[in-house]
Amino acid sequence: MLTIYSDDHRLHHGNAELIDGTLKPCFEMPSRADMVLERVRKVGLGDVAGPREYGLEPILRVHDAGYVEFLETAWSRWQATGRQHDALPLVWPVRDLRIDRKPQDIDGLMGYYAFDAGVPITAGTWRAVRSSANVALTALDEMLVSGRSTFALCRPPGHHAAAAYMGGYCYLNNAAIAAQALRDKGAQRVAVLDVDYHHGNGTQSIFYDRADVMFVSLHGDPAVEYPYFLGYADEPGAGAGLGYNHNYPLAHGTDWAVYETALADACGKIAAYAPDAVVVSLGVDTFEQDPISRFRLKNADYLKMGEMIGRLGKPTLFVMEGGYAVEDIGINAVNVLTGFEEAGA
Ligand code: 6XA
Ligand code: ZN
Repeated sequence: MLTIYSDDHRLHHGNAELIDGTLKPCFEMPSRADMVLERVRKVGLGDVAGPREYGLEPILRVHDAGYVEFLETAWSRWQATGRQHDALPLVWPVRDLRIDRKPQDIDGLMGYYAFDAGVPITAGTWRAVRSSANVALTALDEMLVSGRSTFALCRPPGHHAAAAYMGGYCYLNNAAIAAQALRDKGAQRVAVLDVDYHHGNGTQSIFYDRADVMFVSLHGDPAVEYPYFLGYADEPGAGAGLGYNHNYPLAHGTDWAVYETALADACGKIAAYAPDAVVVSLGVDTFEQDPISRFRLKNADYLKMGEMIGRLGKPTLFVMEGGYAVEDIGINAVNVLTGFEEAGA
């Protein structure tokens, strides 16, 4: 399987995130992508190639223009206030606060365009997130040209980013940008399968009222897990999208036996939808040793996960999302891809 990867992910390296009531070094760190790439090479998964430049057009098919302009200019605006350390948001327009008035200064804008404090903006963030989107778009084009499934080794991840807000280490929604590009390049129906431990609230939000992109997600129950405010089972889609959104919230402690049952159901939904292609938001923070997650999947379970996805028999674009057990992230991500290939897809 071809992997698309760029060193530019290193341009995003936040110092700290707000977690457990304290500032800690960011779990979402460059070594994550390094470990996945190392494993891709070690097992001989296939060629590794760099991304092409796609410009802003495919990004603006999914994201709000004001939000994209904010991401592009946030660091220079922050720096212009005399600060050299990472920018983090600290106030949010919840409930009856004035979401209709867009603040004019960078501190206000950070809160306006974020839903949590897990999204540091650094000097290189914009270039890194652009590169991550280009990685997804290049892997998609390679999939379309070759007819073979591909792996977008994206970093930073994307599935929490909605049309006009960032959060949970995510800025641009790489999987959603790729799914929309698939539609724009002629696919009639696209299914996004999100196996990251956290609900892909951004992807769900982007496609919630559409029937042409089905969103299916298995994740920690939002009643007790981040992102808390989306990802329940009673979110079926709206309008034309009614019936095209499927959430599988799962309890803390979920192991492969429970996960497999949910994934089999999810794959059944996708098979019935008969998509032209599948985009997998591939997070491996479902791993038993993940430092911020509460599922109990083991290394070998990821092979079985890949096999189940492979049995759908669809051209599949794997887009890297979360996973913070850095020693094992490569093993687990590549096990999914190996299992997928072994299923003959
Ligand atoms: C809260 C946890 C963010 C989760 C990020 C993630 N700071 N999403 O892995 O998939
Ligand atoms: Zn996650």
